[in-house]
Amino acid sequence: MAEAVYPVPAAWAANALVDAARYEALYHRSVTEPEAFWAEMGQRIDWIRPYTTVKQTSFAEADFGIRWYGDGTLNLSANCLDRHLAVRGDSVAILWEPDSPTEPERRITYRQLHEQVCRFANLLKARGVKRGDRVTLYLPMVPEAAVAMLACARIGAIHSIVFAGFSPEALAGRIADCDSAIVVTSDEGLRGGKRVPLKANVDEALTHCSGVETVIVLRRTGAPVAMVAGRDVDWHAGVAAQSADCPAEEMNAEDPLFILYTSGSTGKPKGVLHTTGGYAVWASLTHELVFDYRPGQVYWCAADVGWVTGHSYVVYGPLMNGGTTVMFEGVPNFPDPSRFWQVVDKFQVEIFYGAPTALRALMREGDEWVKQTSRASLRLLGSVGEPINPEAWEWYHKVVGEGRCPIVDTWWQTETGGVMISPLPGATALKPGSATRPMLGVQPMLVDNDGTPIEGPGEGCLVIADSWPGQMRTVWGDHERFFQTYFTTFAGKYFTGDGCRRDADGYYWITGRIDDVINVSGHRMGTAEIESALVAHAKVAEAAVVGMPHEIKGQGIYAYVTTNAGIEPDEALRKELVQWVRHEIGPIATPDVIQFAPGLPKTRSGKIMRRILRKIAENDVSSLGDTSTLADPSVVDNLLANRPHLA
Ligand code: 6R9
Repeated sequence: MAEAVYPVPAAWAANALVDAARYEALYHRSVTEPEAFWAEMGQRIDWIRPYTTVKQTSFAEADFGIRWYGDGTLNLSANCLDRHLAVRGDSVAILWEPDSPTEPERRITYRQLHEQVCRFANLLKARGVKRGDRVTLYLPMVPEAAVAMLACARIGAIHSIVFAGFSPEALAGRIADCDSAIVVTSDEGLRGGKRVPLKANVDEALTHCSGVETVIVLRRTGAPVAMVAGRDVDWHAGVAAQSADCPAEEMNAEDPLFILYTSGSTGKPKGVLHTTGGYAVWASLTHELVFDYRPGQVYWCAADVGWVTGHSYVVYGPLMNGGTTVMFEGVPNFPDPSRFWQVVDKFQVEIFYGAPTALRALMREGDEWVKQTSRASLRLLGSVGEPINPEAWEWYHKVVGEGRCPIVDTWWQTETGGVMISPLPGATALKPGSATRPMLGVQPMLVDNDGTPIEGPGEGCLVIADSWPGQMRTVWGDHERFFQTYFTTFAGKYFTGDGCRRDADGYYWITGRIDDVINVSGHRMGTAEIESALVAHAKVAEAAVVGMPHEIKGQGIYAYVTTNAGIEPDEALRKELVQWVRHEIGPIATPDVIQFAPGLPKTRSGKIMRRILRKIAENDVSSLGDTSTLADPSVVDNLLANRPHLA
């Protein structure tokens, strides 16, 4: 069957910021004259001291370094707030939808947001936070999460957001890794009608790490929480005493803006560090072009601020562009599976950006939940976080968008700061399942396992040949790990960790991770992290974790566990281990399958052969490949004979 192609609708081609011809011309210029191109693009930001240098980057070991707009100075909170006050101070910056539809929404104008940010920034200063200090945010999806981010940016503090679904252990590890002396949280979070004990989690986390002197507690539900005298501060009481005037610090373009921990193929999560100037240019430019965004349009990115998508496309991108950004506290299926589309109608959302996992879950509930809403306001749909399967794409296009809305399938990573491969709605014909073409300035390349470039159509490892302004600058506290992780697999190129196919039209099709990272509901999980949580259990000798296909989550977690001698594995232990992992990392790491195994397939040098474990988890056992190099081939027979029944 011929591949489906959806041409750019005529009205989009005529009215969009960028049409096909303009994309080709801009793209050409961006890669042939990067210095001049990015010097011009940098003008979209308000600089305090203009830059005179633009691109100072090298991926080569000898002179490795990444600097953009290196001698410019700016403040990102001023770019999100102050610059808009004169023209649109009274327009709505944040439209907040609470977890429960019966609770009132909040509409916060740029002027109000500016005032709240200044007061909170002054509270941070009063608690001793200085330029360069790390501030950990562990908050639900409430406007105060954006307030806290922007307040950090205002005074030059580095925020590190920890997703509120992570466990106290995971939170403690992240607080300790970046030596954060302050944590901002709330009494509880609310998701799908359930309460999440955030303050209690912080209290528990702080028994595992030292150095935190202040905990600021936002009242969200009003539930009683323990307050430690001298350490814990009530948000509202704290800000009431503060002035609404807080000058924005003059930051260098390369001063850190935020740390965000993400999973890699080895070891503990890495603190991805983004800096100020290049990130500002990248997040605002990509937000404007990918969503064809104009101020006044109501735009909704349904991601949590605990993930990079929430950083760049709920908060920084839209606010730099003077937008109205919807923040949603809840979940797609509460109180029922029409919630997303009800909120679209309520706020007259024009642009909706969500994750395939949510779409697949909603698709399964049937079209009626969608059709009972109008959605007439929708003009554009977006997808992010994992490959979108063509069935889900078609459903999103036909049922949600009624065939009228282009879909921008945006491929990018925590490390890239913003969108790297994506259609532009006025420029790019769409193919369901393809992220299509590179963003301005992005030079994707496919290489084979030896690093030989693949020209024309083909499939290989996706690398990026040269730097772009929103690129991460280092791993917090471990610059060597940054270089080793991303620039040594294929010397001189940024290694994405993704596999990819390029078709005859030059369209990119991401095929998924090729390292030991799995993508569960759009959330990145390192298999090594789950393994180390499992082996930390007293009854576990060894564990190996791989991904398995999962209808809703994209990938599920399949764990092979060898128990200690004398421990008889049973159903009770299986349940205990599932709870243990949830406790060690958080509910997103819940194993879908645990298979007890007396031994794991290993090479004679002791390396676990994950290829075999993956095949078994994928139920693709007819092609296990060469098992002759195994130290003990009978291990595989045992694994095959004892596969748990998959529901
Ligand atoms: C933004 C974000 C990054 C990984 C990435 C890839 C997968 C993200 C995708 C996609 C196919 C897309 N991914 N978007 N795969 N098509 N449109 O998700 O960042 O959490 O760091 O995950 O997610 O595998 O390498 P992050």
